[in-house]
Amino acid sequence: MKKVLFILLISFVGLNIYAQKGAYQNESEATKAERMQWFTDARFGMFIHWGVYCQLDGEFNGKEQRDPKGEWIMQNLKIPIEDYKKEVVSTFNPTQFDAEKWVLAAKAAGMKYIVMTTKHHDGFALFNSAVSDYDIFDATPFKRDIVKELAEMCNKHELRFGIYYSQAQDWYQPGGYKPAKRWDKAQTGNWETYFEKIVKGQVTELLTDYGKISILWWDSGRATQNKKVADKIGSDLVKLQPELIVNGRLGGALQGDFKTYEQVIPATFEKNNLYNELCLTHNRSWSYRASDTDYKSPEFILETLINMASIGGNFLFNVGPKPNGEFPKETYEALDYIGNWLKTNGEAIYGTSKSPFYRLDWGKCTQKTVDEKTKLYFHIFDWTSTGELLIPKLWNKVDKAYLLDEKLALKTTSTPKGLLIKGLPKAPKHDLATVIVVEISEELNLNAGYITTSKNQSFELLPTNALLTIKPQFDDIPVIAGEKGDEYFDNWKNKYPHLRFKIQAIKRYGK
Ligand code: JFZ
Repeated sequence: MKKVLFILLISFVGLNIYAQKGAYQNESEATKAERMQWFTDARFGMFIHWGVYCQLDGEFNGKEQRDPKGEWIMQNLKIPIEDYKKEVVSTFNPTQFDAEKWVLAAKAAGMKYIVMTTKHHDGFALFNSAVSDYDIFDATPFKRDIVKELAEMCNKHELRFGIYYSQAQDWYQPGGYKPAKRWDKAQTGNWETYFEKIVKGQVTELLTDYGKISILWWDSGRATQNKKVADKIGSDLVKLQPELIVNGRLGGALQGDFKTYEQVIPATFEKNNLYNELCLTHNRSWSYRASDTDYKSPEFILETLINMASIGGNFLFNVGPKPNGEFPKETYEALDYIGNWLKTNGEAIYGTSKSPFYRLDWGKCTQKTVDEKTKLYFHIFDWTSTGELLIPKLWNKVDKAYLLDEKLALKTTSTPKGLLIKGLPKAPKHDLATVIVVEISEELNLNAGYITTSKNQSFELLPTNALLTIKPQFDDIPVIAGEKGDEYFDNWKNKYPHLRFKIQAIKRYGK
């Protein structure tokens, strides 16, 4: 009998190891979906890029920085480590820092998680690290553990807390930067030693001593110099917080839990990636730069949130706090605008999945299934003055339709072109997006395709049906021009010489 029991025990333990849950483990899709649920429900988070570099504004010792990213100034201007320590690190004293104020601002904006830089590429740690004294506690007059204070406030106000960590490039620690790119002899050292001592040491501290960490946001994966070392350490570290989710930037062979898009607003996500997040600066720099006043409008930020939810992804909106620890006023303006909209319309964002429509001319769609009913949320950007709105190619029987704001009931009629919604008020309920809900309790019946076939077997996809990937750092974001878009094709190179964008699915397929 004992022998049988022993074999059973071994097989169970064996299975258990293979079925171990967590990032980089062989968990089933269903187990992963469970672990990712809070993330996909959340849809909206705050990215915080903060560090000693925010005191500089693109200039150091008479040299000008060309790159808009303030957090890169040390590398861009090849600032010697000793100068950076003496003139930038030692002066950092954010006396107005108030973690609770930051967290309450994020919460009021409808954000469900915060990811903050704990160590960026300059190697400076915003937490009290035992493996290096190049940190806020030992090297500045501030002597407080910013990461700990923020983690505690996130926990208190029930926001998820994530840590950004630059593992693959560190301009301070010996061996932390690619040999070919080093500019200070103090950077000389062995990359594996750096990874073991600093990366493994500090991420272990962060995943052990800072309470529940929900996201590990690796960065600069493309610079990882020894993928085997990165994989081994990455896989070991995540076991410290089994519920943790990680992005795909460790840089080894290990794919993370979600793909990160940065600064480029995708029109769609890759089919095989279920979990995606766009991170976007508010102006042009991740960190605060006093002279960078090129802030995106609150309307554009809200539209981007709706846009990302409509293609089934998350939006991590970046904040760059000032040297004194306060958010810029433009940040509060955007957070207030978005928070007010979400107070009424959050149901159309949180816990939703991507639109079943290929494209809608007048706005976006999100959806969720509640008690076996499909709820379609139509976010109308271009309000109709006729009191009617056609939902193209939707031919389902509708249980009910209503304006999400005030739940005003709407009439609907099925037409050969789709579902006609009638009785809309003359004015929209919001200056950017008014939401109409259509509830359906049968399988969705819509032909979302926009590719029309013709007699000679050629296919045609018109420019007006194009999906546009945009880089919002550039001022004029082109709308697909007109019906045929000829003016678009004819001179788009002349009209937008500085604008680089990729147009997906605008091709005319020949025979
Ligand atoms: C990185 C950082 O260099 C930057 O400062 C900021 O923290 C951002 C969120 O992440 O920037 C990147 C990282 C990866 C790519 C481009 C910029 N990439 O893969 O093209």
